[in-house]
Amino acid sequence: MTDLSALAIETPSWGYGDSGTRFATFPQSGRPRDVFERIDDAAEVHRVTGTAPAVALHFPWDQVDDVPALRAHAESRGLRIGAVNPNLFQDPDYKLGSITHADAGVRRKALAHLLECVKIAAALGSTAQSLWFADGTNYAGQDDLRARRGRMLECLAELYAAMPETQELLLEYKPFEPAFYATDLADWGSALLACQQLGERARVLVDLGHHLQGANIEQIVAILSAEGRLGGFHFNNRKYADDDLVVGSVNPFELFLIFFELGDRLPRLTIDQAHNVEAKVEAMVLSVVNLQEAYAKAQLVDREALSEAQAAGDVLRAHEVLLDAFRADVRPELARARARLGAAEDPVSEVRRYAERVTTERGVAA
Ligand code: RM4
Ligand code: MN
Ligand code: MN
Repeated sequence: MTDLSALAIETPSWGYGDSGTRFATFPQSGRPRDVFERIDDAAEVHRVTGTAPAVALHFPWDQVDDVPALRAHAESRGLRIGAVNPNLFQDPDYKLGSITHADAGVRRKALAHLLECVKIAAALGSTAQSLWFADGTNYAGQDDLRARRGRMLECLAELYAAMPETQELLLEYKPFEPAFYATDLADWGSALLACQQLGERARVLVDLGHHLQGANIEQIVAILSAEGRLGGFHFNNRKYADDDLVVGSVNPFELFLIFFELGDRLPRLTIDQAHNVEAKVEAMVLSVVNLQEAYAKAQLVDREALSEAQAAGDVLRAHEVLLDAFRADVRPELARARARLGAAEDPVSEVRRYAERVTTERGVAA
């Protein structure tokens, strides 16, 4: 019997608001007007899927005067606050870097925001700082790569020292964009080295869109997990770059293999999507459902048969054991598992009704 009770997905507040491409913003009818309504949308995703009980926040995008009221609102909707994501990539001061900037004043400003987010997280009951830095250079020679790394590690060490034990530090890497020559935290190795220097509560966060083409993400997951340094995921899918498409929409086999590597050791599971043309809340529901499918299929793998085939050197039998699980149609089982959680058998149809309702309440896009 498929049991979804161990699956707890955090959906991102920033995946509900207005967004678009690099070229245009496309407002959607019924879009949330503030962070409270973004939380309402996240609560709906949890209501229909049964496995999205937390919402990750981004600051200052989700900044409010009354932080306890924000927490109370989330809790009244049956949600907890997931990871807090500081934002060090929009202020013009960070054009040449934030925690790596050559100017100590800019670095102090960046650190002050990070420290502020530690306080906000404590007030919200959040247990993680999820960090991604846009820092990097665009041209060879633009800055001293070792000096930048030294400044970054120094800043992160100050942050880590200020964090209460209830919070973990998640470090997210990305090889390119917005920097196109050398990103300061470009890959899992750089992130892992930084985490090892910082301390036990520093772990690597894997965003599925943050690798060069052809990278074997499930192997990265296996290594980080074995080292006890896999902090969690930003789930999305990509075909070309950091596309932030619906989870499992491009490469469902990769998603299945990631869950197979995780087994029962699930780290923080967050969705990080930016919807350009698709309906936002429905896209989030589809992502959660696709995660449920990948998780359920991974549970079906006959690990004993797999070990036997591996020990016997039977290459294709081993591969077929994985395929057997991947090819299973788990949809009817998942519908029943969701019903047992009090969620919807058919979450996508259900959320379409919600989208119609909030369009009436919040208004049609111009
Ligand atoms: C980045 C990265 C971060 C996210 C921002 C908005 O590419 O994925 O996790 O916070 O985008
Ligand atoms: Mn991300
Ligand atoms: Mn990204």
